[in-house]
This record gives sequence, structure tokens and C-alpha cells, in this order.
Amino acid sequence: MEEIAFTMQLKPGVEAEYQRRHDAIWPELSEALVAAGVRDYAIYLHRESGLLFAVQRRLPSHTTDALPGLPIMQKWWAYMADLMETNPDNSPAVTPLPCVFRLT
Ligand code: RM4
Repeated sequence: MEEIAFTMQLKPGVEAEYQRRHDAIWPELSEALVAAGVRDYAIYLHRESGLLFAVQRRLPSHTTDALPGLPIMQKWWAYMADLMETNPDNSPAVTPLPCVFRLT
């Protein structure tokens, strides 16, 4: 299994709404993530700054590079764009994080 970590950024004051929308995540979106090989995906919130810290595990054969082209992903990003810092195409602004320590 591969693991990646990255940050995203919430706009101020939308933490509760971000939580609410993820508590009711669309089954079609979850299914698309699983179909793309994602097997474990957690997003943590730093409450003071609105920084989101995401850790995603995925199969080595994953096809997550194709997710941005899916209509369900586009629809979700458009839905989330009022809550997050985004790129012009509505995708969230993502900062990849290198792993600097692991205890196994
Ligand atoms: C996030 C953001 C990410 C997506 C998750 C499910 O808020 O939109 O791109 O992977 O939701």
C-alpha cells in the first residue's frame, strides 16, 4: 500500500459545515475513490488555522490521477469550493507533504 499526505486549507469559519458535508459524503464519491484504489483516507482539522491534514493510503495500482476528470469529482469540488481555498478549476489547493519520520 502506498501512503501520501497533504494539506488543504479551509476558509475562515466553515469548520462545522465542512464536517457536516463530510459526515454526509456522497456514496457515489466514496465509491469513486475506492474504485480508484483508495483504501484508507483520513482528513484531520487544525481548528485554530483551518488547515486540513490528509493521509491517504492507496493500492500501488491506483488510478487516482484520473479522479479529477470524473463528473462526480468535479461536482464535489464545485460543491466544496465555497468552503476551501481552491484552484481556478475548483480543485482544492493541495500541498504535498514529504514523510520525514516513520516508526514501524
Ligand atoms: C475534500 C476535498 C478532497 C476530497 C475529499 C473527499 O474536502 O474535496 O479533494 O478528496 O473531500
